[in-house]
Amino acid sequence: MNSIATVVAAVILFSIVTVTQAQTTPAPAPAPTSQPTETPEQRDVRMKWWREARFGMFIHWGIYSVPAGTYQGKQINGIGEWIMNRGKIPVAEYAKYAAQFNPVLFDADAWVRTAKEAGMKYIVITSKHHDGFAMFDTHVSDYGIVTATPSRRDPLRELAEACRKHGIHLGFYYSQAQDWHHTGGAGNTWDPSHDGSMDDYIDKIAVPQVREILSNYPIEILWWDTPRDMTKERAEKFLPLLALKPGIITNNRLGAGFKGDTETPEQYVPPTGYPGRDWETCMTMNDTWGYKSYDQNWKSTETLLRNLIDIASKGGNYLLNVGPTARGEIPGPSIERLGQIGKWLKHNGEAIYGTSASPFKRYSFDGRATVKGNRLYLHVFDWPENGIEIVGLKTPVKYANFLFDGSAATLDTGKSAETGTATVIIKPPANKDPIATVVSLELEGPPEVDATAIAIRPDAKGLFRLAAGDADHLGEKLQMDETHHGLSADKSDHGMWNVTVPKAGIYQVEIEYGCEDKSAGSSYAVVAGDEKVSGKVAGTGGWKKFRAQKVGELKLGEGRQTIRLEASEITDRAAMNLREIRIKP
Ligand code: FHN
Repeated sequence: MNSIATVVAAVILFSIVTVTQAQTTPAPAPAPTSQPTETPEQRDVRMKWWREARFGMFIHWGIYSVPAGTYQGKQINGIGEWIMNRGKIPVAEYAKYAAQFNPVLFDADAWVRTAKEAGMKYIVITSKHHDGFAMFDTHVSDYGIVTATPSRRDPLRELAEACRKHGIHLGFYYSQAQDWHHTGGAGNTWDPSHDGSMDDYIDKIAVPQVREILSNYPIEILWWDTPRDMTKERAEKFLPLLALKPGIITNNRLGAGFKGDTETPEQYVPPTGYPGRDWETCMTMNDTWGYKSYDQNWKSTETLLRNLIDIASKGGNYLLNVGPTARGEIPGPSIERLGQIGKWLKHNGEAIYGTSASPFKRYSFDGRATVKGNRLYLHVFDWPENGIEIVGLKTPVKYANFLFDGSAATLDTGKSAETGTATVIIKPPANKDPIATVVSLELEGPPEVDATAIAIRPDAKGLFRLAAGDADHLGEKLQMDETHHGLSADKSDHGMWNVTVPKAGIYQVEIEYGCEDKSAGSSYAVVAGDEKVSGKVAGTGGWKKFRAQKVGELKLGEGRQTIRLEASEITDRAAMNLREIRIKP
């Protein structure tokens, strides 16, 4: 699925009038922090390289690449690095794959060059995944690449050296809680020989190994994952170790409310990014992180590159995964796509690296925007014959040129048919890039935009998607919930979206939401002027289990309209947890 089109779980909780915000959205537990005394300025300095980087390579490499998705002659469902879990492979039997792991073709320098030529500025590699196998030289367990495989090499040391040589930043992924090999690690429910104390596992394996990687390797990122059963007490055991690497960047997956430095949406691009937080979308190129020999469901270069652009336009980083084989090769389709992305970035990287988020909430053209000082970069995906019209830009344009060849762009002025305000028209270049052509606009100052100037338009099939995260208004008592992009509203509040309807007529309305079964039964209405269509909220099995419901027909006039979602007769603390309303002719 093209993740640009993916709308993630955005949450609106229409709460009952007597319930306060604090009651509907429980206050997060105070977050332990690795940098308790850091000032915002010091944090900016620490995060600088990472924020400018925008594009990194995730590498999932381990002994799961030996079975490569097949166990006892059967293709095992799910992601490749989970084969031990999904195939319920006993610990002792899975461990035998180590003897077959001999990556004779592994060439750290070539991997780093592949990343560099793709325009990636950093690499994050699995030092230990949930299977418990250390891909670095560990003295804490004999279950690691140097002791348990015929190769006896330390690929992470080789990678660190190649990264240093090529100026690429390096980070390690470490599965601190889930460990299906070492007794007591979380997650192994199928092999009783693995039973043990999780506290012992934390003390004897995870903490000492994290100390090893922080002491022995020049890493700048520590990427925690799946904090299953991670209590505050357990999580806090890792915190003092971070002092071993001043400047280290950590993500938000240590557990127990530890926020770390970065949000980590996985396999999707959050509709509004995470304003005020650093964030990084991690994503596979096919459907697996660790190598699976038969997964050929590769995303196109167009999807991957437009994801990068979309993410940059929302102020985030893209950590794009490769899953090398047991012999040490990055799969050909990955290399091919990375090469194509790199070629684009060579000409257009200026519009990605070191940029900040777009000033536009929506676009009057098919594309995205990024900003650097007085420069506004427009990444145009598709060009209408007469050019693109920029609606809502208030800062005058001094000059515009195309990044791929530096040639000047032809500008014109127009008037927005909807709002009557002045617009800038940019004529298409002779050579359009089929994925994205970047126009660099030199402005008279930092871009200022009238965010309300552009209403939501239907897609090519005439469908309007009114996502919770894209609402123009969601009540007065609303507040972003970081985890779910959630919003809570007082009963008197409502959702509101401005839309531009190309043709008056009857439209079908569908709503997608989650609702706990016991909280079902509230009423809601989708309203456009005097027209209204109503429904009753059904239970979906949970606030975060989303289901679509047909609501009925709504008459819409042509031109700019306002669509409202109102809730009433609310049966519990909330009417629904809205994902989106869909309206189609
Ligand atoms: O379970 C893992 C999965 O195998 C993979 O490593 C991803 C990457 O973000 N993290 C976990 C799922 O969230």
